[in-house]
Amino acid sequence: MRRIFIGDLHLQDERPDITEGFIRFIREECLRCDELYILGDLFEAWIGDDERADLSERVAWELQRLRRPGKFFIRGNRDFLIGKDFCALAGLTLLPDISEVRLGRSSAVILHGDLLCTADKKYQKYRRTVSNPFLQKCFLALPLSIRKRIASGMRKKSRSENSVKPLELMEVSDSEVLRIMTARQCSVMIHGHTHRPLIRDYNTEIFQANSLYLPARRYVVGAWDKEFKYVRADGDEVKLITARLDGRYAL
Ligand SMILES: [Mn+2]
Repeated sequence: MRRIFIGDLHLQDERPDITEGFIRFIREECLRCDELYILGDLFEAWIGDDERADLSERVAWELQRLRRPGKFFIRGNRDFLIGKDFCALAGLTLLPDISEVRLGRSSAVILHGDLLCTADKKYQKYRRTVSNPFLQKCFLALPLSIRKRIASGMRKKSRSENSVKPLELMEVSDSEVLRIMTARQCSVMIHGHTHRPLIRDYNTEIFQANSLYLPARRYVVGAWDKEFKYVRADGDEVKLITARLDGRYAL
């Protein structure tokens, strides 16, 4: 069983090269896998499934016609408003923010990754507010033009805040990582969000549901640019792979 994990594509009209690269990736790399997991921030921005944009319709169509692999989606902090309608259109199964997947002998907990940046109290508070289902419903009930204005105002604010934010605030908290892995009985964690791909080994063994103690290991997928990194798992053999938008894969 081959599974592919990607995230942080940040698809947008300004980067048609990434959209084309993603479509090539779907048509080539994903044809050879059984399950595709998109770990959030597939789109740079999302203000509701009812916004019929050429970009999202094309992506949905390309994903939809990909018959073979099962396709799963976890929302990111950019596209947390993606809902049932878009997922149905794209043939994606929408997963909870923190989910689990069996990889052979080991179990992996998968998430976008913003939940792990616990040092950034202000962001976590903002996240709790915007994930409130009632507030989301109110926002989605606004006319599209007003939603667009609000979203672009928020993006500007976040850009100026992130440029002055100390780096440690955007770091993943290792204690939160191990807390979640222990609670979920998963020795593997796969996420994105930080745009800093890596493999991190911990000096801790995690007790798994299958009664095996396995060393904790965390994989971070990279953001998409001319080059990007994604995770490929064949059974419990997990690798961080470097790929290029033009399809010429590096080793
Ligand atoms: Mn993100």
